[in-house]
Amino acid sequence: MVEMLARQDPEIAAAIASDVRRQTDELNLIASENYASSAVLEATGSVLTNKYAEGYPGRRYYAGCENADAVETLAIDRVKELFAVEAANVQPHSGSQANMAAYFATLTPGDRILGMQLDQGGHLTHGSPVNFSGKLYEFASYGVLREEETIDYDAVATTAREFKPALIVTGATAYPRLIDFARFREIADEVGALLMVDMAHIAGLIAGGAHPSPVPYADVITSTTHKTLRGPRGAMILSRRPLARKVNSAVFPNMQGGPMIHAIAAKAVAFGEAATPEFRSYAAAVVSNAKALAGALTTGGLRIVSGGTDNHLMLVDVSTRDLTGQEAEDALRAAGIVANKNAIPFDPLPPRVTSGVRLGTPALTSRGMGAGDMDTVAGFILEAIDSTGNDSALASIRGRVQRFACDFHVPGVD
Ligand code: DSN
Repeated sequence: MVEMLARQDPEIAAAIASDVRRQTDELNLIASENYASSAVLEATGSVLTNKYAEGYPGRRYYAGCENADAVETLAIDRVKELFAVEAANVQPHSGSQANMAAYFATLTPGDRILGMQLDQGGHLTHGSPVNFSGKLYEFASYGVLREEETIDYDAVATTAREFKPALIVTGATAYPRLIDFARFREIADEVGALLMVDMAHIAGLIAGGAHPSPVPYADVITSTTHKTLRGPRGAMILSRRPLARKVNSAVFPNMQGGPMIHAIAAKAVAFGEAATPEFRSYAAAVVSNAKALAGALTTGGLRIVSGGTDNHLMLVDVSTRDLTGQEAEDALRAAGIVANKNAIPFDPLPPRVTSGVRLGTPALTSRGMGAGDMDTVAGFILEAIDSTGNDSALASIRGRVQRFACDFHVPGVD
């Protein structure tokens, strides 16, 4: 297959080969990325990409959908069992589309939503004015406590009482602590709101028993499938049975056309993998690695937002080293460590600069690294941050990073 691509389109083949080397040589600490297994990649690259299958299993608008039906039914059944939910839609192409469909299923444009502030850990689709969510719905937001840097649940309750949202959204892209879903349910019940949980970042931890599940509390749950869950790029919506018809029609025909059956096949494979004892160990290791990395960075003198982590990620405040998030991201990259700048709570700097870096352990853990290796990774990070602006020092770290990284196999790469 790869040989065929190299012959027919050497430019694209070269870019793919170059990314295989990049993914192998560098340490990936982007908290939302991971490595899919060979089986997931094989399903993603299968002939199922050729098939149109608008509709749902047994109710398609095209002939020849018997295999698409089998694949989508398996994906739905597996994800329902994995998360112990009543209903699932596995067709959303992305997390943003899953969130859009969840809003369409539960609200009318103009309705009120209470979501987490983007610069305190939320997501664009949780009400940013530059996103469809902030344009179609009226949003109020909640954030974290200034001292503790953990969700201010009392403020969530007060704002909910005043604002009277139809829906409360929780879930985050840059929040390192456990989320108290029971408390959110209590607040939603008090004000008569529905509760939506966007569990994209932590879905794999929940599947593997390393984070409490939102399922007993949420009316609707959205998630991507490619982060801690280690599936293909894509998304899904889980719900209680009474909401299932609305969710299905919000996805198709309201928002999407033909589902990507090849991606749904790969989602089914990933759901199968996530149900194994090996995946439970993986999820536990992601969290223990994050704790080990945060501990080693703290020992090295860096300030970790909220003092540590309970999940797969941490936010490092690099302002204490007189650096911006952008400068730290650039120094890390020059040293062969991939991470992203990220706002920290109450960040005085704009989103393209920031005072922080977000670090996550899902990808390194997929390569088989353990808590002991996190000391080595922390050493590289500390050295790179302290070498900002010193190109030769960063190049020397890069060489050592590459030699270290190459000892760990990248899943999906021969
Ligand atoms: N882009 C994702 C992240 O990095 O967290 C969120 O959608």
